[in-house]
Amino acid sequence: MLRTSVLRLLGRTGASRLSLLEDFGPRYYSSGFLSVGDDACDARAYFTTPIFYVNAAPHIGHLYSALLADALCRHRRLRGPSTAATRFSTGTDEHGLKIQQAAATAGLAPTELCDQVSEQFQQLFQEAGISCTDFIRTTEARHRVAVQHFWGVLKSRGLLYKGVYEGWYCASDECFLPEAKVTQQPGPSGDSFPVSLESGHPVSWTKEENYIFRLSQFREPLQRWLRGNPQAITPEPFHHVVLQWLDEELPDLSVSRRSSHLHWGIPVPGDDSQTIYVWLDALVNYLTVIGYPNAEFKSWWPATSHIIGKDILKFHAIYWPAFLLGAGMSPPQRIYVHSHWTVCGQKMSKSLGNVVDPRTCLNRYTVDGFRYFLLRQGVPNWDCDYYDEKVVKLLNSELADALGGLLNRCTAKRINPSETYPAFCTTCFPSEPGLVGPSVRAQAEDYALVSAVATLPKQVADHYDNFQIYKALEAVSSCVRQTNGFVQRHAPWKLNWESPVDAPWLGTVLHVALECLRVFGTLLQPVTPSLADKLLSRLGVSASERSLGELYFLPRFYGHPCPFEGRRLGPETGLLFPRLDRSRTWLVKAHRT
Ligand code: ME8
Repeated sequence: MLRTSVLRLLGRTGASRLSLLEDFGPRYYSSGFLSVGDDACDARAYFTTPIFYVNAAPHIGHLYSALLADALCRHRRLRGPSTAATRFSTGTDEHGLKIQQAAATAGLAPTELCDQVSEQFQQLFQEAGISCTDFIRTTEARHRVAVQHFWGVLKSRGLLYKGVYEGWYCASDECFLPEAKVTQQPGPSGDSFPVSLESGHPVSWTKEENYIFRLSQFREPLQRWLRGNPQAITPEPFHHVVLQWLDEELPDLSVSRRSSHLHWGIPVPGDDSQTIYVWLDALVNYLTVIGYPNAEFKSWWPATSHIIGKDILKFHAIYWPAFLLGAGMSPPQRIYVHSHWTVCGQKMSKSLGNVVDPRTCLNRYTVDGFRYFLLRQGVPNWDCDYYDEKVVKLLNSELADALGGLLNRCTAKRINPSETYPAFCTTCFPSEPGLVGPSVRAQAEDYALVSAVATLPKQVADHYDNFQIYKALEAVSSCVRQTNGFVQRHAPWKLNWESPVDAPWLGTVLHVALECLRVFGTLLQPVTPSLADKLLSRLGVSASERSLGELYFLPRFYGHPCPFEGRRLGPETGLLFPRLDRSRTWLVKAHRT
């Protein structure tokens, strides 16, 4: 009924009608509410970040990966009825030549370096509100058990053999490289040295007898897996790249190193002269966390979503699924890939001295502010450039002015003296658009706002499913702007509570704006948990009313009772988000040409 009347009201062209119908999806109007709490979310979900090398302190790129995983996991918890159904792991990757060499350079025992840097990652993630359920270190005893068991399974299935490996090895990237991926780089004194074409890191020639994994056998099974699961790797361009890699020859892979060369790692079971390749060691962390080799791991595998940077795609999308298939297990359900943060257009690196310290940023911009910035500006498909002015501008405009200003406008004592959620008047804002009458005050734009906010939770959920959290935040931000426009249009500060003509409409304007804010607060929880808590507490929304399943937007508009109507607002706790001072000395300034 409403769908036809909306069309009648707007009397638009065919094209506009179509998009309007899409906006007003039938599911929404059949129930009057849009709920994105769904049954599929009863199923278990296991999110992981990469485990990070401990050769250097964490930077904003590491934090970004953890935030993406955190937001995905928090969103899933909001959706599903049970928080027990999610698991979220992160951790540190502590073995291998890279760490062995970094410890030697620092004059530390490898365990000392690992303890120090792993602690820095744990502290950072705690400060940043990363809600992980597990933090794994590959030097833990439980991990050695899992890796050696996994090795034994591959061995028993005939997938490991001894052979001579001869070729280039890059210790920084911990990977083997074919001749075509190596180039000569001129050194400072005119000589040249070999480096990886992809990373620019130095490589060295190795010739050793190692254990080799029959990777070449898995080319077709991997192609079948990817072709049958077009969403396995998201965003799509990365899925495509992996299929292209698989068009080429897939050579067998050396999965151990001589212990005399690499002692800092897990020994090959039954052959102490060899140490297990650090990538095989590291990838198995995803199983260790869920209890492998005990049968309990089966309740979490393969309901797994790996969040990774594009630099480690090959390891996660080719080696790891091949190892898993070899061990008789399924590949992970989803691999979400993101691009990199650069700083003023340059790759972040210790040698360039442009590494951005995430803890300084969290202090400077607040935890919620910096979380919002990274997730709002980070676009998985492309590299994103960091500079401080960008953070200040975004946070001031979207969190301090738009969202904070909106909350202030609807809750300030001078406009809302009773400090309550006012009543919604169905005569002023009938659910049937286009009605005319002396008390009807709502205009076409107001119906457009209701439609936009009503469909927002579903839109946001779709963006999360597509790993486009930045788009989810863009959609919320656009609705915040629309709501500010609504308040501006009806200027409640010009209406009078004492007037029997104004009062019902004044209450309705505030009621609608508060309902919009309740939706925004609920949807922002995965990204800015404390700010969302502050907002929802100010609106008087209790902890049990904050899940997506409970999010019934503007129920009075659809003829249902509203539990918030007449409820006292929560206590005033100051500005939602304080404006940042532009005159501060910034960490990193944009290059101006
Ligand atoms: O590769 N921008 O560890 P790692 C965004 N231990 N994200 C970035 C980034 C940047 N500039 N730099 C790094 C390893 N990252 C292995 C992983 S997993 C079984 C083993 C993030 O310390 C991104 O997620 O080099 C990238 O994939 C990861 O850190 C690499 O971290």
